[in-house]
Amino acid sequence: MTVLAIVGATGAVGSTMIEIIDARESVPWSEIRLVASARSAGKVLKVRGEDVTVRLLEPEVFDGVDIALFDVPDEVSAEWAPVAASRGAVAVDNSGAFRMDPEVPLVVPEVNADEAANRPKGIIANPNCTTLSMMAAMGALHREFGLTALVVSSYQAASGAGQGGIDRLQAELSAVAGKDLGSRSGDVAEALADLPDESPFPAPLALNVVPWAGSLKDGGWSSEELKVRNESRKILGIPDLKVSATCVRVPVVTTHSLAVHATFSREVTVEAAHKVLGAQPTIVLRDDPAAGEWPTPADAVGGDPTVVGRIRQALDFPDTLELFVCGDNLRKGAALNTYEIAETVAATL
Ligand code: 2RA
Repeated sequence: MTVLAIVGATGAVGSTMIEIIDARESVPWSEIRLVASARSAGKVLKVRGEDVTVRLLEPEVFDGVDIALFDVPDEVSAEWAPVAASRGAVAVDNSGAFRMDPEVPLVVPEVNADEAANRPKGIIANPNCTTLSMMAAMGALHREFGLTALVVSSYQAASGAGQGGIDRLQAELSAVAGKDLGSRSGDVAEALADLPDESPFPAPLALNVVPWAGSLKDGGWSSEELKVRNESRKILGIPDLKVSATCVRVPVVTTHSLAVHATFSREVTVEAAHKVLGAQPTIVLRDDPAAGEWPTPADAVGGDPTVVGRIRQALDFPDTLELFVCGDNLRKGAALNTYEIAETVAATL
């Protein structure tokens, strides 16, 4: 009898979580409890064909729960994940509240599943979706060739900013559709003048790219760029890994892409990288430029695997590969990895 709770069940990631659970052939749960704030409590959602009434987030809702998944903002997780843990549940948290806490493991099951057992606070953290999108590939290559440095540029989808990000991109796309825009400075912004001033993005996203995600940190870095650095080091277990990231928002609804420049301690050929990546069950290789085969977010979206391609040996950098990676930020980047952590823990209970 293993009871699962999903906190934030009605949000963008929570809804994807329910889709993932519905698609599983079997699940180890005797009960799936849906939990949300007062705004959504009382709603009825279908889970594996059964109506489930969403319960209010309150301490008693965790009684009898074995594993509680949190898909809520940082401040909600910071308050409530410890409550769930204090009531006996293992909290698996998809927010940024605990990721860099030394007493909280940061887990990607393909890379460091063993870490899930070492959880002194009863909390396990799920990485940020941008970091996660490359971790299956980087973990596999690191095991074989010893990763020493990563230089990363991200191409992040609007849904990384939640349902509000999707809604905003769609409204902007409607506002610019069919218009002759993009050849005069400011013309896209003018076309959006009738939309609400408030946007999750600091500049127009339709017909544009925005070199910003997250909040401003020291030295001009964005919080998102620092997450890529700090979380990659923690997940891969390489405290001194050299990492430099530039995070960019692009007008894609869902699926983050990353251009990765990865340096290893041993020589690595494209053929060797193909062999290693091709053997990973959660990676799909699409790497045949002559046939027009490469990863794109439009192909990767809605799927579980990380799609990897454009693998090249860097011409002027020995022991370095260039590659392009696409991962659905709501699935492997959030709900799927969180759920896979829950499955990993459930197997040990
Ligand atoms: C973003 N990675 O894409 C963030 C969300 N966690 O905005």
